[in-house]
Parts: sequence; C-alpha cells; structure tokens
Amino acid sequence: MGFREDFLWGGATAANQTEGGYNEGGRGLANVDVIPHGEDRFPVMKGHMKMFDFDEDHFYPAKEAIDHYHRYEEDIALFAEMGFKTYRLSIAWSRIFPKGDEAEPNEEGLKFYENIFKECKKYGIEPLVTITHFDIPMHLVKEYGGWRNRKMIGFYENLCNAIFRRYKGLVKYWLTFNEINVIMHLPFMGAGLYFEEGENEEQVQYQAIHHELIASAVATKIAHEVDPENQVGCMLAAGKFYPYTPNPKDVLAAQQADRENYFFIDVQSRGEYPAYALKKFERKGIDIQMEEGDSELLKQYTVDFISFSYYSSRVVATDPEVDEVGGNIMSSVKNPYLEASEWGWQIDPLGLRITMNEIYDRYQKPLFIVENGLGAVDTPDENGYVADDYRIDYLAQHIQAMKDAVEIDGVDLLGYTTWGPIDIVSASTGEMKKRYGFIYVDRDNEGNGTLKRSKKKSFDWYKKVIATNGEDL
Ligand code: BGP
Repeated sequence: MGFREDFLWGGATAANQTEGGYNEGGRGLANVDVIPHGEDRFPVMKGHMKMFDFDEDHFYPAKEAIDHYHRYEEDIALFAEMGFKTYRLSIAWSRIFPKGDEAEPNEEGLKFYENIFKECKKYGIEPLVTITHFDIPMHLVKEYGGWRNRKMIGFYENLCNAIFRRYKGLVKYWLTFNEINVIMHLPFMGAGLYFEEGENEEQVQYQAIHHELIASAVATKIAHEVDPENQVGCMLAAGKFYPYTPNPKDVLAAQQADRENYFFIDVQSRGEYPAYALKKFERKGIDIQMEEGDSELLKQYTVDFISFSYYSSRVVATDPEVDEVGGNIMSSVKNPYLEASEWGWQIDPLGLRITMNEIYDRYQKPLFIVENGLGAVDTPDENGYVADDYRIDYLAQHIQAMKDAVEIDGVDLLGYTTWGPIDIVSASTGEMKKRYGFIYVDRDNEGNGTLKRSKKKSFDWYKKVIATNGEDL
C-alpha cells in the first residue's frame, strides 16, 4: 500500500530562476533574460510590449539568481541530505546553443550539465530534465520570431540530439516543454512570441503550438532511438476548473475551460487533435499550416508519462458580477470554501486529488507531479532559520491528498517534486521575496545578501517524509 517502493521524491527548479551566470561559459542571451521585473513584466511576458535588450540593472536578480551555476555542488549535497531520489532541473538552451541556430553545440555548456548529472548520480539522485523551461535563445526570437516559425522544430531537434546523445546513461526522464499551455497566457515567456498591432494573436499562438507539439513528438522519437530506456513526458500547468454553481451554464463553462488545458495533452498523449479543438479552429477561422507527415508523427510518438504542476484549483462563473482573484497564470473567481496564499493563489489540497483522478481517467498513463508548493514571505532569525510551519501544513495536506489518489483511487504515480526546494527567483514576479524552499537563501529583491544557504524547519520535515516514503507527514 502507499507509494511505490521506487517513488521519486524530490524537488524542481528551472535554469533561468536558479543558475545565474547569465554570461558565463559561452551562454547566449535568452528571452527570459530580457523580461524585466516591475510593472512592465506582464506586458512583456504577454508579448504586448517589445523589450529585446538586456539591461544589467533593470534585470536584476535573475542574472545572478541564487548562483547555482557556481554552487550546485553545495545545493545538491543539501538535496541529498534530505534524501532526494530525484532532482528536476532544466537545461538552459542558450548554454548548449548560444544563438540557437549553430551547427555545433557549445562544449562548455554540455560539460556544465554533465557535471551536475554526475554530481546527482554520486548520491543516487535521478535527474529529471526539462528540455525547455520558458527559455529560448534570444537570437531565435529576434531572427525567427520564436515558436511562430516552423524552423524552430529543427533547432529544437538539434538541441535534443545533442543532449540525448551526450547524457545517455546519465539521464532517463525528460520533459519536452515546461507548462506547455502557458503559451496561451504568457506567449513571450512561454514561446518567445510577441505580436504586431492588429495581428490575430490566437492564430499565431495555435500555429506556434502546432510547432511545439511536433517538436515534442520528434523529441520523443529521438529519445527512444538514442536509448530505449528514456522516458519522455509532457508537462501541463494543471488545476481543475470548478463550476461556481450547479447552473449547467457554469458547468459547461468549466468543462470548456478544462479543455483549453487538456487540449495539449490530448495531442501529446492520444496523438491527434481532438474534435472540439478542430471545431473551434473552424469557428474562429484559425488555419493551422501542417506539413505532410505531421499527423503520423503526432500519432506515432506519444508521451510515456504525464507530468504537471499543481498549485491551485480554479473556478469559473458565467455571472460577470462574481469576484476574480489572482492565480497561477490563469485567473479564477474566488472560491468561498478556500483560503488563499499571500499572492491570492487559492489553496486546495483536495483539488490535487481531483485533478490527478481526472487526468489519470482521461489518459491512463503514469503521472508525475513535478511542481507543487507554497510561495510565501519567510522571515529568518539571525541564524537564517525559518519556522515555516505554514509551508509544512500546505505540503502535508497536498501529499495526503496525492496519497489518497494513489491508495483509494488507484492512480499510478511515479513521483513528486516540490517547486523550488531551495529559494529561487519567482517566475511571475522576477523577485526573491516569494519563496518556496526548504533551504533559505540570503538574498533580497535589491540584490543584498551573502547567498548563504540555511535549513528551514521544513528541511527536516521533508527529510522525514522521504525516509518514511510518505507515511509520516
Ligand atoms: C510555474 C513555473 C515555475 C514557477 C512556479 C511558481 O508556473 O513552471 O517556473 O516559478 O510556477 O510560480 P512563481 O515563481 O511565480 O511563484
């Protein structure tokens, strides 16, 4: 009973939020480097404001992040001390191909991740690698328009070829695109898209999505050819949409909102565009350019497992008078039964079980929860110790819900990685203030601090959870 014996407990990060070293080791600039923090952040992430140049002062702190680039040994040793079985991290594309369209990869970049993977292996930690986590070499954005251009498939294929071959035997678990559905909400961050005045944005987005879906299938194909041991997953920003009332209009609206998300996995896991999407394209005059062989690729190279992030459920109301609240990327109306985090993300552990059940019922493939956690303001004492009981509560409740999904509902779950096991830069704000870690990092929004790492209360708690395979929460 309980979790499988080889359950992959761990934590997850992304290169651009963790590494720093933005101009070291031959790394090129990426879209994520030019997204400022402050009030221009959202318009830029949405592709509504063109900001293509890097400004040293404006773009702090992501350029240094938590300096994982130089401190990964110390960080991985701390993960190992907690008993991690897996570490999810992403490869910065512009470390491997600084411009993106070169013929040959950058050896220094390849070497950097090889060292990280070897460090993980030293402790028996299985790397789980996101091939792209919101990053694209800036040159590919400027010269080709990001994922709107079909040529991106070839550049991505080169990246996959380089990393699958180089890391054969070191990495087995791969995710093709982090939160692939983010392209609909933050198109510049998700896919390097920016829009010209008057352009049909949805047309551009769905064409770019088609390119990503083909690229994902190509990655799966190459991964299996290079090493049959490789397991490739898709990755969705998940979270069930609830109807605000039992009014069938709300129920239908919630079903449609869910489909906006499941659309991506429908293609990546079932291998074809679902009927409701084709009808929508027809209705809206969206015309996706496909090439010969595309449908076969999608059909033949579906993913091995389904991964997703879960922070919150969401609520849909057809009544425009109902209050909206913030949330992880997609907005929601306020759920009167739930509390919310300091950033307005509604806290719903049971929603995780509901989401897991729904995804498992729909696809019948193993699941992997690759992000979950509470972003909060932490106040350390003079030794850097944070008594983060609120974080322990949040995680314990979510782990209990996921255990119920496994034990009671029979979901096949491969593993669980909390978001930001060490404090990192927040994706939505670009700042350090919002923290998720078991490990505190001495760094603030203004760039002050020693970058020293210290254990929070949750560090020992998570260690115990892993040691007991989730029995002792
Ligand atoms: C997801 C992203 C992560 C991440 C996390 C938490 O959407 O995949 O990159 O950071 O959300 O979000 P935030 O950092 O904005 O709190």
